Amino acid sequence: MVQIVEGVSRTFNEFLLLPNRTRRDCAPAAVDLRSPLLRHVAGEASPIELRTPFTSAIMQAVSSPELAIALARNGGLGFLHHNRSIEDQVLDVRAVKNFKAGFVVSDTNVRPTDTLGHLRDLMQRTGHSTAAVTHDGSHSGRLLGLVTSRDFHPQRHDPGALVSSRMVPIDKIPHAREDITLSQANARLWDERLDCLPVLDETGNLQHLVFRSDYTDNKRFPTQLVDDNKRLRVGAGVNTHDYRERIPALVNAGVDVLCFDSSDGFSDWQAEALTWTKKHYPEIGVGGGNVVDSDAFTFLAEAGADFVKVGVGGGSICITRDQKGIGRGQASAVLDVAAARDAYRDETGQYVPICSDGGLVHDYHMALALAMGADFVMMGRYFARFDQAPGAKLPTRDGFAKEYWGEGSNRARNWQRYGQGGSQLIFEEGVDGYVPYAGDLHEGLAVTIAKIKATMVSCGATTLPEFQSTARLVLVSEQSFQESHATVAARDTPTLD
Ligand code: RVP
Repeated sequence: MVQIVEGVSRTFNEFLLLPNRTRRDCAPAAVDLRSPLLRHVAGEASPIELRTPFTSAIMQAVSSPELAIALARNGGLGFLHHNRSIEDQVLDVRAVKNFKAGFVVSDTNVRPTDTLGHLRDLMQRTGHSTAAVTHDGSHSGRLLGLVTSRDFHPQRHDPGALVSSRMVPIDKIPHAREDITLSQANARLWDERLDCLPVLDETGNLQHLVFRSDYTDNKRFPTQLVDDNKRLRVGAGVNTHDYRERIPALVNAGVDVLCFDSSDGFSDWQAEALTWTKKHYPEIGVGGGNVVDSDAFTFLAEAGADFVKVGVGGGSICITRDQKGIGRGQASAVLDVAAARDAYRDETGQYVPICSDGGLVHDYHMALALAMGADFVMMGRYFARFDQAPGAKLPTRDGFAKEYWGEGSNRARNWQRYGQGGSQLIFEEGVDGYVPYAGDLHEGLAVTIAKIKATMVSCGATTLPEFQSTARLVLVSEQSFQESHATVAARDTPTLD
């Protein structure tokens, strides 16, 4: 006889937080968003603590190295996706681990034999006006020269002419060796009145560019998430098919955290893969998921998961519920799994953090997820809107949009995540679409963080554990949900949600 689980499947939109008393010392500046990322002894510190409780979705359209760098600089963690070759994922891990503030990996690169028309198109795409000319057109080839907006104007110069006709050759460009520090590079930029200083290895291959404008950048990020060697931290998604080969390569490249990525993680395959990983790499944190109830949480925690991801079918691009009829409202799932996490802690003395993954549309949904017990959140749609996400930025009737597609869509065809039997995707579980463009991640996330801190202040909490233990939630009726929105027509301002 089928079992009907008690309780309605509820979403974040159905809840509001009641304000608690705000003490005098409870102000946004006092709010600390630190949160544990990995399993630890209850009452002790987690081996890795997020400085802000945000992680990026394990998706092609979301977690590029650029996005992972920007997120780690803001205290969160990017998870590089695994729906590609091991070598490509390893390169992305290296790109994040090798990031040095102020030292930029050149993204506008050409060969001397490319045309100026090609260079013009590339500059338009990247939005940058300094191009490196390397022997093979790559970001790490032998540097032959530079072309900047001072050397070349699309209207003035023949688009059919070669890059070599306008480039300033390397023997006329001041450059530096790899061991230069940022303050030494900055001194040279000012003393020699340079805009850009290329940094080369001993064989003349390009490593980085240092721009005058980037020097003060580092000071902007007091909550960077870094390892013991001050390198940014990065996570990587893995799957239950090729983990025996993929994980050693990722660990060798310096990855900080792994996460088994599956639309339904309540499976023997995932338990086996977690156990294997903990046996061979006990020092590396590894998460599991996704799950929506307490049994599945306990199953993965017992298999060795260092954190568990919650959410099936709630993602903005997800059609799993339509296609397979499985899933659970994200609020109910988080509440249930949080209770299981606390029960597991009381029983074993081990705290296994949980992550609310998917379905966070408004900033206040993040506050609700945290109040309901999530230690941190994972987001796709939210991050896909920013400049740093890999999707193309396209003009629309109302402004700009960014491409965003699900891992279960025909575009991604991530059969490793959507195990439908065999090594192919038989039916789609995700859509391929657009999200409103939201500009720079640093600016957008700063606003989100300000809102979450303001919510916590209204609820009288300055830390996430305090927020979780004192928050009071109410269910909203349809009428009161409508009352939540302005009933006066707003002036014409862009909406980003
Ligand atoms: P959202 O933030 O609502 O865009 O959801 C992102 C999450 O959706 C991912 O972290 C993943 O769990 C899930 N996802 C990714 N692809 C798909 C799909 O194609 N159905 N779903």
